[in-house]
Amino acid sequence: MTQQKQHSLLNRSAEACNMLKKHIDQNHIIRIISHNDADGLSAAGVVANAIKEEDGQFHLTIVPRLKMDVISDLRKDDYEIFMFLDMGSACLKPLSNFNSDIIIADHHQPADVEIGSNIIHVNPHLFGIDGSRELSGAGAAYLCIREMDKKHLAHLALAGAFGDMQCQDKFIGMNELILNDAIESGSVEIHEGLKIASKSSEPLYKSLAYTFKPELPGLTGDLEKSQSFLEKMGLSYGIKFTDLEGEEQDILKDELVKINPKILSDVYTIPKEISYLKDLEDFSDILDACGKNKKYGLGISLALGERGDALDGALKLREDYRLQLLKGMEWIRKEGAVKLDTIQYLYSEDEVIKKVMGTIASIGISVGIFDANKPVFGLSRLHRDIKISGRTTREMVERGVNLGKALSDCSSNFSGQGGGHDIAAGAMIPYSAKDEFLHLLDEQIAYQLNNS
Ligand SMILES: [Mn+2]
Repeated sequence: MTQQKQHSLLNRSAEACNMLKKHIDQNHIIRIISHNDADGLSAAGVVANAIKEEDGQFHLTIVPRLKMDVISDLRKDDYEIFMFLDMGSACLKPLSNFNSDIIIADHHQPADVEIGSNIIHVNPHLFGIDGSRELSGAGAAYLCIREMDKKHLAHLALAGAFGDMQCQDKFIGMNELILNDAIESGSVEIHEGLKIASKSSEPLYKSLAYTFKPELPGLTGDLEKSQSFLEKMGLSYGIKFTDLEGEEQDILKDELVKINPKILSDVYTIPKEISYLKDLEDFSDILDACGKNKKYGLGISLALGERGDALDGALKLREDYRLQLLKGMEWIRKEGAVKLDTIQYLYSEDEVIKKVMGTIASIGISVGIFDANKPVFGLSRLHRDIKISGRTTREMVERGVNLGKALSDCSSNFSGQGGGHDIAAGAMIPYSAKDEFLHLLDEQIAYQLNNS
């Protein structure tokens, strides 16, 4: 059954690949639109690299959301083919009106409408495959170029899957198929190791405080606690992990495993990469930092293989982002979340906190700062609107919670917009509707829990 589903998805992707190849061969400029997160940037990187290798041309734009005005502007443009990556499945209707060919490679829940014959729609949900765990946007994009003999680009697809947190303990489903491609082509290697951040470039106490995936409750996001934790063990906190003696590394390993056994796990490396980018999750994080700081060009340059200044710029962005995360963590440790009956929320107008809202909402659950039994919604005020990032746990999803649906339904009541995955979703609503919206959302989640 699983194989049959995968087979159907691969067939659809092969159709997309043929269409893309046809346009490349006709010297058409491939008009690519992709999402601004690590997954979307990786997706763009996968496709752009493939087109470049085939001596084709592309024109790429990265956007935070596929808004109606973006779509109608694009429709006026004179391109023979558009590719929408990590987005597009929610906008099938307006895209069906285009006079050009369209490839959509997305993994978000698709709109339930008839689609135009101009569209090839590659989305795991269409084939009964879970798009929140088994395939990312970059993965869907990868499938669309795979048949052009591009298995050496599979690592970028996995960087996208990491960005969308699809690797819990291991890659499953289509992601596993892509991992096998990556291993087969030598673009990725796996070995067991300690999954702490920037092991070979940061002092140890920072490595621990910067480790967000997997989380280290008590240490993640807390420089002081990380420092005293190391001091108690008699380890010097100021040197890099890779500079510790083997015996010291083992002591640390044992202590960290007690905090979170997942810290000792598969480490994915890109053997041909330079040291800063060798760790696939680091690579994904650096793309993420480019996206969050709206330096999309920098992210794409990295994905296209540019180093030097582009790398320096990107590393600086990640460093800044880490400091923002630390500030956010300090804030949630002090303030906690406001609890309603079935949900809890965070609200901020602080510029730094707003930037890290989604991340601290999910980390706050996993390190135990928030009650894991109540979905967390981070609310960031943007002038007249509020941006909402919802996060919950796999357990709550199994009990019936679907944040994408809840945020889509509730926001439409206040002429807002929302959607996403069951476990993580977002919305935008008018500021004036804040309290009513939260009340409705609280009821909606209670309803989901009581009716599943
Ligand atoms: Mn995605």
